[in-house]
Amino acid sequence: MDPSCLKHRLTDEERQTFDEHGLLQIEDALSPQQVEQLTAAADRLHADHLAAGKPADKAMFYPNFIPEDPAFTDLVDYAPILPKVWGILGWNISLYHAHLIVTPPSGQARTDKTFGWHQDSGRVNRDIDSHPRPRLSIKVAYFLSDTSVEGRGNFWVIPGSHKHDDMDIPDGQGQPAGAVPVLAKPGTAVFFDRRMWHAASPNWSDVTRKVLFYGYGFRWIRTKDDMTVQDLWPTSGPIRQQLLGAGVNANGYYSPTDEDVPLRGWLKEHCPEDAE
Ligand SMILES: O=C(O)CCC(=O)C(=O)O
Repeated sequence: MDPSCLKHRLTDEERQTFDEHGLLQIEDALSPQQVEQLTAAADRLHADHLAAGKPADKAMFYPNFIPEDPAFTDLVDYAPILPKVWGILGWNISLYHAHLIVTPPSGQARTDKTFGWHQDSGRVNRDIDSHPRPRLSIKVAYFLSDTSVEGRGNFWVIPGSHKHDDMDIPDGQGQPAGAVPVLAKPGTAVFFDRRMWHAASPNWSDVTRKVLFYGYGFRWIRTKDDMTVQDLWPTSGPIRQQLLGAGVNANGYYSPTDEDVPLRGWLKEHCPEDAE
């Protein structure tokens, strides 16, 4: 990894924004050329999905997309973003979940039906008995299509809700207090805390929405989809291997040695304050 990535370390202001709101938006994280290349790869997967007979007006949720194209794989340790991920979570991290969502125009009239509000991680929110719930993981969402206006299947959030274990969610009509759409241009990366209450929304526009979600968590968290990213280890450098779940043995996910966490070794050399 090139040490020039250190210019993208999390700033104090970004840390404060993320801690307060559970959300951090980085515009132009991807170049127009990257957006074009990633969109072509996403479109290919979506075309295969439709060719397999899946409905054209329903969202495609596609987990384990990272091995499907080198452009997806390259974002795993993407220089403008990874330093902010370790700035939030530290160095004992890997990808625990990733999914591509393509949301075509629904063809439906706009309604105020309540969206599917949730915190990430399913049973974790019941099984761990603490308040507020622990952060544990974050996602980075790369927006490929233009959702800078509302109504385009936007990602909706309740900023600052990540310390709230419960949320007053309307029973069918309307959205919870404080809910807002994330307005994101193509190339924007949105970091969000898994605890922040969030929801997908219907696409009432005629613009297909395309977003890549990369979930990073502590290495001792189990993967949340049937990832086959281990197939990429032989062609990946040591830090990418760590992020793709490699480790020396089971104990090393809990008590890592230097061999388990090449990211830490790299930080010790290039940015000791982040290697703590
Ligand atoms: O598709 C969206 O906007 C929401 C995605 C989501 O809920 C998630 O990644 O947990």
